[in-house]
Amino acid sequence: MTESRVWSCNEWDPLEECIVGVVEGSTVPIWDAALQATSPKHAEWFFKKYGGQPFPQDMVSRAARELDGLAELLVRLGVRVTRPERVDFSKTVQTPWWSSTGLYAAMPRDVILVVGDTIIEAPMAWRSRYFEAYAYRPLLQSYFQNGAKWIVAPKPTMGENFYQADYSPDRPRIDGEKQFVISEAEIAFDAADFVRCGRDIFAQKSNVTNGLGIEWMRRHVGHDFRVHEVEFDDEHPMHIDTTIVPLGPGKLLANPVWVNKIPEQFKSWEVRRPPPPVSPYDSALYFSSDWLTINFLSLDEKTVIVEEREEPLIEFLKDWGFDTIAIPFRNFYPFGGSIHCATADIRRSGSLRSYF
Ligand code: DAV
Repeated sequence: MTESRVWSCNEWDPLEECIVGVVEGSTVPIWDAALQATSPKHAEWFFKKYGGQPFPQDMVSRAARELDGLAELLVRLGVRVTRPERVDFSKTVQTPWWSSTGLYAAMPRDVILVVGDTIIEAPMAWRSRYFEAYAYRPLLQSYFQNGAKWIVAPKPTMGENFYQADYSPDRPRIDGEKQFVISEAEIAFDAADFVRCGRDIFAQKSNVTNGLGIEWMRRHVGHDFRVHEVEFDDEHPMHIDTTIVPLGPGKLLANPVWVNKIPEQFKSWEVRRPPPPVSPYDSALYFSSDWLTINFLSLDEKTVIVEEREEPLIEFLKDWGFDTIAIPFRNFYPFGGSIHCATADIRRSGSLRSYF
């Protein structure tokens, strides 16, 4: 065994190694209640037309070029890049409770969370994502063989009881309380509902992450970490990385629409609100809001990689003292994420610290 390369405690220490997703093999998920809970209303036609089939080839080719461009850029910048397997996700899988086609290995951030020296493989909450982590298994296997710690959270069966039969996206709150399409019957979370700030990890309940999932994380990361559950005003939440984006010690970017109350832990941090996303988009957003604009990647606490047409955001970040590297990434947006989603930290330098 050699020394483990896995080490990352926050979103901004100097990036040394990361996974960059792949889009080849991506399959449009079959329309169901879980998908309806978070997809924009205007996107329903897309899932109804293509559900269960590969994404249209021209979408895949355009996005693949941008992803490969990101991977090449990172390598030029001295970051070690690994990629998952290209899996054919159009194959149908069958469990004792249901059958489904798959999705993709485009968003490692959703599946893989590195906390300190440990890789945590998320259980996921969509049937189409049940076997997604397997695209990363050869990588995780080799990180393990090189000394990494690796744990897999218990997967929900995703049977009928797991979803709330009476959930409606038109009624996201009842008596002021947020409603979600998944129940608390079994543990579930996506890795992207967690954001790391050293010893403090922030998590939100969402349509893919439940209270049991957050509690599982709390117990497994142990006493070196504090897992804080936070709630925002996104009525259809899925993934926290277009809501709060910590940029460095004491610097938080907060979504101007969904973050009306800053979590108390950040009271001593400088909080700024980004300008609205550039619109209209020339690529359709099937899985997400247009706040993908702030789903960017920090190379270190001074430098961020952003989408090139987000000019107001670039100006805003420069104003705040950041160096920006702008790359084309719009053609990846229709798959539901931007540069942060398309990557997962494996190694950042720096030590485990408390910033609060
Ligand atoms: O803004 O719709 C997308 C997050 C992707 N991981 C949104 C959430």
